[in-house]
Amino acid sequence: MRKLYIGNKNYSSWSMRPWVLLTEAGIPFEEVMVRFDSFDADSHFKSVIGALNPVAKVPVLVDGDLVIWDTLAIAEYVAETFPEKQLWPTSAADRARARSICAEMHSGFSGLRSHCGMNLEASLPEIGARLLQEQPAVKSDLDRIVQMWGDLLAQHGGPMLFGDFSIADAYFAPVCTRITTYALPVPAAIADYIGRVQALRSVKAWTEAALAEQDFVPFDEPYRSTRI
Ligand SMILES: N[C@@H](CCC(=O)N[C@@H](CS)C(=O)NCC(=O)O)C(=O)O
Repeated sequence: MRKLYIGNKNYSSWSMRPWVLLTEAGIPFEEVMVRFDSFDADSHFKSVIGALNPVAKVPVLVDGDLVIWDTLAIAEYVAETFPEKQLWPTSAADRARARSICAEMHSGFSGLRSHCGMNLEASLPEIGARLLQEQPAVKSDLDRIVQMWGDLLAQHGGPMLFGDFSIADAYFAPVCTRITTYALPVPAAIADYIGRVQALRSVKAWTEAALAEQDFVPFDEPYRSTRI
């Protein structure tokens, strides 16, 4: 059975993407959660994940003796292994567009990523309002998300970015949860899309498990000193 190594579900946005993808597509896998004790070289996390892949980061997919790290590589491998699941959009043009926005997410959105870390159990509306005022990169990332999703939803008519669920929606699921956690203001059509993503059975299952963790990882908590 293929194994997906992930970090804490409350915090690990990169882990969430392939987990949501596999779960939503109904592809069986065994989950191995390795707690974020620390990212120091001598941490338990680094000893377990570093033994699997040279960058010592999650997610990691292990399929037999094949080890795949990095979310985009995992998504491509799963799409190639299960072509019948149509995990990328069916037209070549839409596949190229979907890959473009996933790559954009992969290498961009540093404002949202650095200031609005994923934290599913937290509710941080005041922080979100402050960040929007004080951090131009958060505002410009949010504007780009609204434009991107607005265009795709208008073009394809929803419910997901390219009509049916695809890798692109798995890729942006942690952005949906960040917009909710930080109460970032978005137009109604975007809020509706976020609601549909958060209602996906895979996203609900991930979120429920994240809330059940009841863990507190200080280095992933710039805005809270305790869980409650
Ligand atoms: N580009 C990588 C990013 C992976 C990543 O940054 N994962 C984080 C957890 S969400 C991690 O393992 N961090 C450990 C570290 O920074 O040492 C991917 O797509 O898989």
